[in-house]
Amino acid sequence: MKTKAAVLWEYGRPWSVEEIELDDPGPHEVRVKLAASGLCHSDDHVRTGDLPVRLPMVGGHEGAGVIEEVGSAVTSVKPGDHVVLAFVPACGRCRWCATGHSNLCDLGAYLMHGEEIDGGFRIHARGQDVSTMCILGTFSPYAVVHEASVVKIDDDIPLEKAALVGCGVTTGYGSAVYLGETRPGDTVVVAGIGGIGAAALQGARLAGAKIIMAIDPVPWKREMALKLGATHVAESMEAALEPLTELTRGELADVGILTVGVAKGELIGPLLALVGKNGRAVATAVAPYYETQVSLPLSTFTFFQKQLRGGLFGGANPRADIPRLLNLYREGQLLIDEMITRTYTLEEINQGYADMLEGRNIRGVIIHEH
Ligand code: CXF
Ligand code: ZN
Repeated sequence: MKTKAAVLWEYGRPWSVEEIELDDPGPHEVRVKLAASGLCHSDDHVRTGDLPVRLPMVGGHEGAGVIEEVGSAVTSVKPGDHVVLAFVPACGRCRWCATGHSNLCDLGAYLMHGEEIDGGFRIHARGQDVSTMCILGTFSPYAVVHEASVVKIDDDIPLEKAALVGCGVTTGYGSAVYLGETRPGDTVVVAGIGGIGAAALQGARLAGAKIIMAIDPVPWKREMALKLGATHVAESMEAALEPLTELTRGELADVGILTVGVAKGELIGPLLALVGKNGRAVATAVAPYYETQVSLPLSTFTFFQKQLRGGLFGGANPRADIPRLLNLYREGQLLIDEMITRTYTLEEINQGYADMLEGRNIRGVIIHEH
């Protein structure tokens, strides 16, 4: 079929919204009519060249929609099913899926590979084969994806809200709950209040943290953080140290989560400085691919038995956690509506990313027109 998509042809250039040819689903694939796509910073990491991928590429990895057509071998979903597209597929069979670590599914090797899981390309434009971000490509009203990438959800959940659970909400929540291992009464610090940070604050709140400090230089984001679960705010990691010391009688944070737009090695030292004895520092934010140097005050790291953890998709299991989080949303415990600052048409995508980079959005969302 012919449809349209936001395509990246060259690093550093804006997204180009143009006509594409979308193939029918292969045996293990499905076509999804997408309702919405979140504007996650990771697509901008690709646009700037921080994350090298095969270009041209249709962006977008945070979407939800309705299954329109399924391939001949698909058994897990059917036309009419409502689904969230998970940015990491879950095969259900590999060692990681089988041991409750589906976020590390071996099919994740395809995230930055270029070709589809079953080989080849489903999108063509200007006579060329086109890759898809995270083997999804949600910056289009339609996507053909592998059945391992879709998670069925209940029909009553608004799809434009559910979209955020395909990356940001789950990643942030899991960073606090699974990777940070937040427990009732803990102190949690979240550095950077975008989509991931806003969800990390809520994960900390839902896990029963007592002190939740949100750090962001943008004043209205600090205000928003207080509505989502933060109990205290600070402008920077440096400015957070004194109030955090006082609030915790010098114990500092049990959990520190880095959720800034662009991670840098030099941010790890300041993050660890906010984490106390036996504390966990979680590096969730995406860094430029070739970033290798990290500042790490080694003596206190050792003497205070701190831990530094990386994290993909919040350490979550998409097939279990996406429905779980949407249940919390339905009950009013997980606030997703409040995370969506503004909606855009697909044609407005570059404005959406400019708003994100200027600190005007927690999450921008494209609402697809059909
Ligand atoms: C990223 C993680 C690194 C690969 C691209 C997607 N995750 C979510 O935004
Ligand atoms: Zn993302």
